[in-house]
Amino acid sequence: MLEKIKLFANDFLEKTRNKEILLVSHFDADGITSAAILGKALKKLDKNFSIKIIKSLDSEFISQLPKNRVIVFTDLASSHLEELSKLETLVFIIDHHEIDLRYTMPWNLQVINPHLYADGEEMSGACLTYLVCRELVKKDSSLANLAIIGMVGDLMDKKVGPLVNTILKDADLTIKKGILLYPSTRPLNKALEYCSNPYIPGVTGDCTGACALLREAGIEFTAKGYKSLMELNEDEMQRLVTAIALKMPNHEKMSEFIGNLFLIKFFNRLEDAREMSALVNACSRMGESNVALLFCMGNENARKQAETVYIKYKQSLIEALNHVNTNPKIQGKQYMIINAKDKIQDTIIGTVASILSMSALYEEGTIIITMAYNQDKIKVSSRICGREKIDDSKNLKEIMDSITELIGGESGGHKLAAGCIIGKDKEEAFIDLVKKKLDIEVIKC
Ligand SMILES: [Mn+2]
Repeated sequence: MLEKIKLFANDFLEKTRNKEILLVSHFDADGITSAAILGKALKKLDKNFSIKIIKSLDSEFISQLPKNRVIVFTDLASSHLEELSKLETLVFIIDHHEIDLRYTMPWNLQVINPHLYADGEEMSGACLTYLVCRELVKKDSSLANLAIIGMVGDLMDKKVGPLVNTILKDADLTIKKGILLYPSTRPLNKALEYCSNPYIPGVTGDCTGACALLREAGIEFTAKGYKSLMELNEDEMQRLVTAIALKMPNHEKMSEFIGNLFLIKFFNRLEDAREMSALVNACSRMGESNVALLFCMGNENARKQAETVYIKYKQSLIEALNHVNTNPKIQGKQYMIINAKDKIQDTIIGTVASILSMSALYEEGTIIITMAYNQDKIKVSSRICGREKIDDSKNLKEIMDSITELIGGESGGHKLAAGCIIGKDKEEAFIDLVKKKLDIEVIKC
């Protein structure tokens, strides 16, 4: 695969000589760090370029792409080869998403995607982009650090292969094994209070609960305050893990929350890569993906803006989780409906559903359905709990589709995460239909 990457990079250099470049990337942390890595490399190469961050690629966007520029996609486009082949411009794609292996590449497409090679190593878009950029410019720890933010953003840090390992070596990085709470660089009482993944009942969003947990774990409060996660010794780390496990209704899931903590240099400070990735994602979700991009590229003003957006976002997320925790829910045998009405913003209700589905609060396979008002509409998000053992008989997309067929509205998503937007007057009808559908599904299996 490294050979292919080298060829791709050489080809790119040759074919972009004296040409303007448009870089298009995905709006999550992996996509934005990919764009920042390539953007910084293009700057070094003194190339003329601009960057667009998009939520998803569609035919309309493709039809409006400029004809006089070389287009580069990072962290997306593998599923749009057919449409892109019809363009009259050169297109470079650096992506790790599924790709049609039978497709013969036309003249205008150059693709680098690990799925294409027998020795292809699974990795995030940002790591792949870094490997390309390492051929374009000299190896650079600031670019490698960004690749690590993308890697943890896409939850790829548990499958580190030999090529990704070389990226870890290029980075300015400290690794420590422990519980995956972030930021691991700040005092533990704060990290615990603001920690939403894992969601710890009675601790997340509760400062007295967070301090009580630290007392139970025997972690001392000193004149300098509480230690950070990074500063704990092995013994303290073990006691903290045990104390947290005792708070989790579903103990077996604890192992999912143990792994490597990644500390990187960012703006000349030591930062937790998970925190940086959460910050980038938060900005994007709040409609500020350009701020997130500039932040990743090292812009000082963007950093202040991004931090403000992130603090607000964290605050509303914690409030939302507390709301869910303290208010009645509709509980079925294998599902849970959380109707937040106007108490949780529609922009974060999907994140709330994701956090709950990844938490150890509910049994694997439980379907979480959240609802929040948005003016005269209701935004619905659904997720299935658990990441590892996935029950094949449940398909959230199908459930959402079948409901909107009956009561109107728009639905989208896939098997494990889907949603819909329905009229506010359909609130009761929707809940009734979910109950009917899911109670029947349970009986079916
Ligand atoms: Mn990605």
